[in-house]
Amino acid sequence: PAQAGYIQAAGPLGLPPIDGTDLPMNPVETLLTESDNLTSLQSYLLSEEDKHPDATGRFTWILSAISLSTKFISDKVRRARLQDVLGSLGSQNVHDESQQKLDVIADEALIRCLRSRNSVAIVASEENEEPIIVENYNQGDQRPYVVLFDPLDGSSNLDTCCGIGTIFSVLEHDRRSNNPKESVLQPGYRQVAAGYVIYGSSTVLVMTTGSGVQMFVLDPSIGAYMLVNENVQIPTAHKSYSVNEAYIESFPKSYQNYLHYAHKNGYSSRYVGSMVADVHRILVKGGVFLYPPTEKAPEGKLRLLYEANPMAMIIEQAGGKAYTGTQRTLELQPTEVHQRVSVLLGSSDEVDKVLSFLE
Ligand code: P6P
Repeated sequence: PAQAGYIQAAGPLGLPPIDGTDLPMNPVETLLTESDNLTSLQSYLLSEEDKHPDATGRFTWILSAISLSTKFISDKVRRARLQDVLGSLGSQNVHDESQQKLDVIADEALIRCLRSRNSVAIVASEENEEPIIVENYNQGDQRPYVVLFDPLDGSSNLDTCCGIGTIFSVLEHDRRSNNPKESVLQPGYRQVAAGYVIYGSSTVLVMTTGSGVQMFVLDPSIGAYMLVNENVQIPTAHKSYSVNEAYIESFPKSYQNYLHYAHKNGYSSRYVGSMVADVHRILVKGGVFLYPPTEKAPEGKLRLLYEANPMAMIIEQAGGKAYTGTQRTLELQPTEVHQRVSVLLGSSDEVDKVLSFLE
């Protein structure tokens, strides 16, 4: 018999009653097919939140801000040629790099959405020299999180329609530091969430909160990120590497030796020059992504806090490995916000192969 308060809901679609008693589904009347995906990012996050009785919803609120702002950015990227948002601003960012109009639009969208969340204490971005202390910062423990991001990684590829993306990292705010800005200088293993959105042939959000990697695709017809893979696993045994070989002469000899080995052993090479696009391909197909030290960038080119760390968390949670040369990326203690590192990440077997040359 149905439990008190429940009703037999075997309605016209032959759905099982609320109390879960299995009723035969009547194929004639079942109008929804298996391919009708009804798990959105929001429903996934709320169902995950339900699993943690002590959850306050503030963490979910942050991820919803990233969802909203990246949908806005995706729309701007796809309409870039139709609206006057292509090209550079004619200004330099804090790293003396030419600033694209969309870099600033993406940065402002993320900051505006995150600032409106009462759980964010500090925001740090590639486009801003200093971390931003969110107003009302002193609301005690009401603001337990720090969010770092690269708003539009690879934006120089925008007008060539290559995949570009937003990379994000979430830390718990460390109130022990006298200077609140030091709260962003935490090693990558302290991240509570990380991920990226790639604006490619489709808009795909890949994230982790430390329990595996989930992949969502933006369905523009309903404006929602829909779950397509709840436990992404990076493939192994895929002989493919991704590196800018134009710099091979300035790589350390050990990296050159690996590449010469790969040239002689049937490897394929793929390189877009947009970290999100290159790493997403590695996550989906396997292989290894490298940005070694060069004469021009002896520490490496990519940023530790909002590029290497979030990507390292994603890759490790998907069963892969991520190093800055011979050290595990997530164990590196940051010393400055825009610190650069060399990057070696991908399938564990292929990363081990590269490490065997480095050691
Ligand atoms: P290079 C894009 O400018 C970026 O920051 C990353 O997205 C990308 O992986 C890297 O730089 C490409 O650098 O020196 O190969 O052009």
